[in-house]
Amino acid sequence: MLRTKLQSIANAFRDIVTLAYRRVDLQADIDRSSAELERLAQYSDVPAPAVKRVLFTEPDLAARKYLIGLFSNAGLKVRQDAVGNIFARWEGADSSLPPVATGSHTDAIPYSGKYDGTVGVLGGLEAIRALRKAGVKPRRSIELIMFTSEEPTRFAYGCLGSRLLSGQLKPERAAQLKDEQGETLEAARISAGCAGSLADVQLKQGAYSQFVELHIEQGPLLEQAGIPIGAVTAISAPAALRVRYQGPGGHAGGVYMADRHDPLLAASQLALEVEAAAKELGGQETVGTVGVLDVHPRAVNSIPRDVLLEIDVRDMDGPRRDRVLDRIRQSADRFGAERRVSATVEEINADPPVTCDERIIGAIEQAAAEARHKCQRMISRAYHDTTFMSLIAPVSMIFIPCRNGVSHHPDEYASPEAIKAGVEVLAGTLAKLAE
Ligand code: HGY
Ligand code: MN
Ligand code: MN
Repeated sequence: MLRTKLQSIANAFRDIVTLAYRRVDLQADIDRSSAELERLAQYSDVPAPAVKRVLFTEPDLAARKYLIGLFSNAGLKVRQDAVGNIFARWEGADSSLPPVATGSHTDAIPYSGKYDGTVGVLGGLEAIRALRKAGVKPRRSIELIMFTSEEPTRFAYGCLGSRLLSGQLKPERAAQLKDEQGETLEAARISAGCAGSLADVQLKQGAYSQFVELHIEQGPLLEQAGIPIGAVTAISAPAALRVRYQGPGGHAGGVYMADRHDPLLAASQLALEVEAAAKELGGQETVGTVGVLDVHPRAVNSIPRDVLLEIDVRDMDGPRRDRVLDRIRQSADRFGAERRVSATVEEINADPPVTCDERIIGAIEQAAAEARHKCQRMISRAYHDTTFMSLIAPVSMIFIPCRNGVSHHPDEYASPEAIKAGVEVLAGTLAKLAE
């Protein structure tokens, strides 16, 4: 413990000394980045100001083409892997060293906003452009990554690209994931033009020296505190369940109440149970949500036959989250038995929480101080690609405020000033880590 502490003091001292001679004036061209964010938001299949950009759909493919153009015009070496992760590298002086990486995602859930993920991709690009303009010559290469499908929208798994990259998701399992139309990820990626094999996506431990992601907070704390920069110390443990109830259905007029076995009523009880379990077993950071509820045949005069719920449960405390999951699973079976409808409970994912790296956090705090921005340490209650990059490299995140903390909503908004501050702190952080 003392050794790590001394090491981080020595690192911090070394960074201060180096930077005393190398303080570069990092100017982000926020007008250009804002224009790029606006352009990216147009690649969507719902009316503005909402955005919807789902993996390998037409808006996603158009957005990818646009981004590859921007990365190439910035003089970066661009490649794409077999699941569509896009890598844009700025070669450093010593290419034998593992690069420093940054990045995020540009897919967007239905009827969401234009800043979630995109700030980390276009902000990462702008940070690199600002460093190059300032004449910084990094020793390590700096790599910008646009991760495939951070959102679970199409294949129910969040962070598909970073899961495969880190080896957390095996290629054979990923290839067989099916969307609602029954198309597999393997078929979808091939028709999207992703060459190569999913088996080649995984990167080795140490492929990067560090990974840092710029992202909107997706919560209200920075804005309430009037602080422009958050240095993320930990990331919440995400989990998702899929529960299916099936019953005989029948005519809404012809079946007496006493004779009914209604799967929608079991599902309704379960939705309330998700809330109760999170509140009764959890703490402030324990959250449970039912975001998907599909009813078949969805006819006002027909008793539901087939009901699907997708449940999202998260917590900073992994074992506490698992206790909530267990209670939900048991209740799901009980409600099905009581109503004599069949119940199937499938765990989609249950990932551990992440502890971020002290050295990167220190670099973020120093870069913020040099850019004269206040910075506070905080946790992330949203999950991110950083969650899975933590399996192959030390990680942290830089948060910027979003208006009223709103996200996953068309009202999502981050001001140009907030984005500029985030980009300049990211640039300063990358410069330190790539020294
Ligand atoms: O759901 C999340 O935490 C992330 O925004 N996909
Ligand atoms: Mn999101
Ligand atoms: Mn995101």
